[in-house]
Amino acid sequence: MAIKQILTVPNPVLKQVSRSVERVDDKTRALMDDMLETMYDAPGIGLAAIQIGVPLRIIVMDLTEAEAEPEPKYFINPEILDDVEELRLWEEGCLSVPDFYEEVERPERVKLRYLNYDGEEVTEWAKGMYSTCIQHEMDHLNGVLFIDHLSRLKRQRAIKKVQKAEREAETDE
Ligand code: GNR
Ligand code: NI
Repeated sequence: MAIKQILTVPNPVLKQVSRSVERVDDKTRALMDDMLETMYDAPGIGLAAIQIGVPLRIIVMDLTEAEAEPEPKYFINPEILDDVEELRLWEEGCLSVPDFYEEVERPERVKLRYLNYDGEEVTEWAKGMYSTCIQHEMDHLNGVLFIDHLSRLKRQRAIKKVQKAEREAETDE
């Protein structure tokens, strides 16, 4: 397993549309293991493959509390089959937009279909934080970031904040 570097805005790779996984094999699982280790190290509650520069439709997630037993979840080629009109407003963050947080409204429940770590098909409803997080991650697969749901002013402010922090980190070295 290995910790990979997480790409940050405005890296154009984050705008790529990821392609479907054709076969869930040991190579796919090795990538998911690296993604999970990278996510726990960050730390974050979800990670899409494109955030480490791999344009495949793969997501890892763990919504458990820091102290609790880890419960990693893996999503390959996820699809949203259905949703509800009821919306949930939640303050989101993103490892690709570090130290910037803003509220985003998304459907409170979504019906998912995906392949798990073993390549088995799963269909289930996600609600609450699970729903918010999987929609945030599935946006990444389509080259969309949570800041793309905000006004242009807020989005540009977020990108500038990340660039400034990275510039300052560089001169500190
Ligand atoms: O760690 C993360 N926290 C988070 C909080 C609210 C809504 C979504 C997220 S996902 C984010 C990790 C990340 O950037 N995944 O793409
Ligand atoms: Ni993100």
